[in-house]
Amino acid sequence: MRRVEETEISKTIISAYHEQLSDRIVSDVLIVGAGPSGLMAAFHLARKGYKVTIFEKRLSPGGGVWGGGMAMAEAVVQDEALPLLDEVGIRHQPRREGLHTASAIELAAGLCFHALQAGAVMFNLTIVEDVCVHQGRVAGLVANRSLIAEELPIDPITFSSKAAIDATGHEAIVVAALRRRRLLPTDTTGEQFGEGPMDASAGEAFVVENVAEVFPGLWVTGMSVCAALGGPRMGPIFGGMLLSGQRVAELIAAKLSEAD
Ligand code: 48F
Repeated sequence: MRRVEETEISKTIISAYHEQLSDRIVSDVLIVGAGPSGLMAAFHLARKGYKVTIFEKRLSPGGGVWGGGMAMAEAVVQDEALPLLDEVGIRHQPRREGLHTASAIELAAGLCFHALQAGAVMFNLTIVEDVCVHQGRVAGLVANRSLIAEELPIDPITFSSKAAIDATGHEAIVVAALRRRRLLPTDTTGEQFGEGPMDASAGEAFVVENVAEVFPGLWVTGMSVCAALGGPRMGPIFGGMLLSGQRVAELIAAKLSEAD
């Protein structure tokens, strides 16, 4: 192999990263959270040709998938979600009464791979901490480097889009940012709505049926739906998350194509 200068390697990293960062200051759709729902939404929207940018606060995307249930890396999915697994080539095996398993590791890696191959761009170690609201609608997101945001008083930067998706799971952080500003309602006691106790079956249905634009320009998918609207917590089962991601992608695509 020919000799390479360390400085050239550094310059290559810096220019490739910043080219992409600069290109993604404006996107069609911004997705916060690279769990199963956010990644499935990214895959479907990017495949339709939308410019999709994902922010993930951790080093590793995949959210709650990697650990299956209690760190047993098997992802349980229902019959209804099998076509979504087939679409991205993730193998699965029938187990019992309409339940199937896929390797949680294959699922997490496969969802990431296909979302990016479809054209989505992901910035990991990037934490979304706030929203931009212009003329009554979410016009963008405010983000920082994860470790900086936690440790140092350094300002974030902003990204804009036509639609944003809160796919941050239990935290529903974008919804929470709007609630802090009283831009979204809390319940009658002034408390924020939050997830109810676990009811796997009801929770799975809830996250698919209640995918919605909760504030102009802001959509919720996955566990964020329960956190935003007060649905039940679900168990370690992933079909609902995948279907919820597909559904938000369909609804956003319909809305954006109406607007064009
Ligand atoms: O939690 P997560 O996997 O959300 P999901 O797509 O799926 C939920 C299931 O994994 C599981 C379950 C099974 O049924 O209930 O919990 O709804 O993924 C959320 C992702 O968002 C990231 C977080 O690190 C995780 O990867 N995230 C959270 N807050 C932020 C964030 C933030 N402020 N900025 C960027 N990423």
